Amino acid sequence: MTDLEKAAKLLAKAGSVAVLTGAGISAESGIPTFRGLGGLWNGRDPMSLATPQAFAANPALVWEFYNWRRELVTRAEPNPGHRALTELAGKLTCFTLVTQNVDRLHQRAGSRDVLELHGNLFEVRCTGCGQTFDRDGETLPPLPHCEVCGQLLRPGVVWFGETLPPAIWEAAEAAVRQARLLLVVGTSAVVYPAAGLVATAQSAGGAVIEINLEPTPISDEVDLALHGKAAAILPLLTD
Ligand code: BJW
Ligand code: ZN
Repeated sequence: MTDLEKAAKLLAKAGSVAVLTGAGISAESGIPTFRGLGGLWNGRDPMSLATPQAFAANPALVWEFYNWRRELVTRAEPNPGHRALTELAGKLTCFTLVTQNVDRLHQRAGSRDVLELHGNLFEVRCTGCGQTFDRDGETLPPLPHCEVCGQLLRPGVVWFGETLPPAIWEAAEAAVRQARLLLVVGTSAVVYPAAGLVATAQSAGGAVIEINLEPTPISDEVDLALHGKAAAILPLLTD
């Protein structure tokens, strides 16, 4: 039996499935990943921009980065990997999709109740009054300000050193704990606490299948590691 056949068998008998996705699932939609080649923006490491310190030091630069990404993602389309997960959800009574991605391509592929661990590119939050606003479909100025209190707005994403939205994190942990199978797709599995969901699944007795172009720190720990493009492997697995 090939690894793909083994994975399909695990999936078929699992019953309850959780999925954790990362930037790699959107690569085939033309969205650059964070780490590795092609992960640079204007010669800068995106990681150096995804921090509260970078925003405090140069909000215009950080907004330029996020406004560019908002446009890129708006023009992009979901790919067969996103769509395969939507179809898988329809076949199972117990299914939870947890994503680290901020691009909302899962939702545009039809997935519902997606747990967004790191927020998304379309909501903004006021640094003064704390209110959140949905600014999907709008072109934001280089330094957007709050219509309520006039203070600077920030992207509604989770930066390094910030806590994940508590209710979403708790729901993700609970779903992973009760899943018989966790599929980990297109993530370098180095950013915590998201990467810790793999250990959470395993300590609750769940199986883990990884889908990634290359080996990651979790590859040796998982039940099966499938190497290739998520947009090619997921449709084969969920057919
Ligand atoms: C393909 C493919 C194809 C390509 N098909 N595959 C425990 C240990 C160590 C450190 C920590 C820890 N706990 C907390 C920390 C600190 C920190 C952390 O994890 N640091 C490590 C990096 C060392 N974590 C945090 O700060 C988190 N907060 C927190 O813990 O709060 C509690 C706390 C508060 C205060 C003090 C201390 C603790 C917050 C993390 C927030 C992460 N935010 C970002 C930016 C979001 C906004 C934005 O998008 O701009 O989230 S960083 C970035 O990384 C983004 C991603 O969601 C995240 C994960 O990246 P991902 O998705 O894995 O992408 P890549 O690029 O890394 O990998 C792509 C993968 O795809 C690769 O493997 C490719 O091979 C593969 N691939 N093409 C399949 N076609
Ligand atoms: Zn405000």
